[in-house]
Amino acid sequence: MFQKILIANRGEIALRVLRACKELGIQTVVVHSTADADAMHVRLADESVCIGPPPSRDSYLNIHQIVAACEITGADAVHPGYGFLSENAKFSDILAAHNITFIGPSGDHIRIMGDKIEAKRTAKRLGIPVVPGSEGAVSDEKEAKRIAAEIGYPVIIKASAGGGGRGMKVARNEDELNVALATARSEAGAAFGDDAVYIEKYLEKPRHIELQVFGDGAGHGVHFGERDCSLQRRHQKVWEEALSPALNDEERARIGGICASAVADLGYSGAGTIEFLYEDGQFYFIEMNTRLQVEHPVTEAITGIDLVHEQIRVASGGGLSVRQEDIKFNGHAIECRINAEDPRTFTPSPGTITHFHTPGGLGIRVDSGVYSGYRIPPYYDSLIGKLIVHGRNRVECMMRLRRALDEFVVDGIKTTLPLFRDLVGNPDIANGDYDIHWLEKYLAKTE
Ligand code: MV4
Repeated sequence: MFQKILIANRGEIALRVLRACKELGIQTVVVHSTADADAMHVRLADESVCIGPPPSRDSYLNIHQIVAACEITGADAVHPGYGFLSENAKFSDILAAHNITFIGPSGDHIRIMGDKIEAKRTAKRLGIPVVPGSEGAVSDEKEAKRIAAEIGYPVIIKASAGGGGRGMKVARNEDELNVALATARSEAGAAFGDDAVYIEKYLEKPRHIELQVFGDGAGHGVHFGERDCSLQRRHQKVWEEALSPALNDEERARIGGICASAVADLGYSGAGTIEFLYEDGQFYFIEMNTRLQVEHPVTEAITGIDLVHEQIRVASGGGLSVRQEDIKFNGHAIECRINAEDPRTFTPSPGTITHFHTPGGLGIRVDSGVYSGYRIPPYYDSLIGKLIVHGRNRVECMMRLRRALDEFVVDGIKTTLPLFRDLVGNPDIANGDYDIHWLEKYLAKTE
């Protein structure tokens, strides 16, 4: 097991990882920018190293400073959290060259999944169902037209270096195809320095369903069920639940089995998320994320398994603590992302939190590093906490969520809490009847 883990992140996830390390009796080092000197995880860590000024590129993304902090403190492993360097293959390689363990998959697996064409090719080879479309990159208009005619309109053009919704263009007929292809390609070139694009059948009303998987790096893989993350705005998840209200046990076991064998066959190590669009009873692979995700607590709630413990165990060579047959799904969990934003326009609202009071009681978890008097710096994302509610079934979970939202107090800044108080009383949400476009339509209607 590791002696000392360096946490290369900030905010609620740095605190989340710190808690796991403490439970496992592992010493902790946190790195932070000058803007985060008074953060909760910095106070709670055994050691802290200030690695630079507020901008991320000078601190949380500064690989050399982070490696130096490992050398100075004698950390033998790094947990990257999510975002920042968590899916940076070069960072993983550099740590390996310094004999420091990256708590995550190999650089090669990160690289494959970061290239969306390569990821899709790999998924298909491993028996994962993918969206019909081009085999690899499309070279020109002629090829795009031929493929679009084959799969039928509408189609979507995606950037191979994109992901998370960046650089996508929909074409509803042949007339729209040339423009979609040209804009997607030039935007991809400008944004990512790689203008490779691929084409897919455009699904009109899918749900976003993602499978939590784990590999031990030695040919074993398990799945921890799915999360439904269909409620998004501008590709930012807002509300996530486990399990999905849309799946039955048979569908879950089938797609879960496929994903678990895929990570096993890949020799994958650590936590991963396999993202699907789900429409009319069919799953279509879109991307795989090679990190712990923001919404991992809903999976922890229904399985009772600490996913950060598992990441640390696997990275240290101790293997997974569970076999597939040990993983049982108990009840239902929902996560609300509490952002320091206007609840309608989502404009960031940094500032000082004058009063912070979190709900409690059975089935309630709040992951947050903020406190009364905390000043939210304007340099980073606006997530200030997550409310995770668990119940024996979805109805109980929703009742408990409504009560928890009533108790939650965040004064001094705007937050997304009022939006969740609206959503929890909405009939479509109560029925689990929503797709990836539901939230944007709802926000447009209730403007
Ligand atoms: C799609 C799609 C429809 N058809 N692919 C957006 C983020 C990226 N991960 C994939 N995305 C989409 N890919 C096909 N073939 C619609 C989306 C999409 C979306 C997906 C998940 C959650 C929210 C979304 C919002 C708009 C579009």
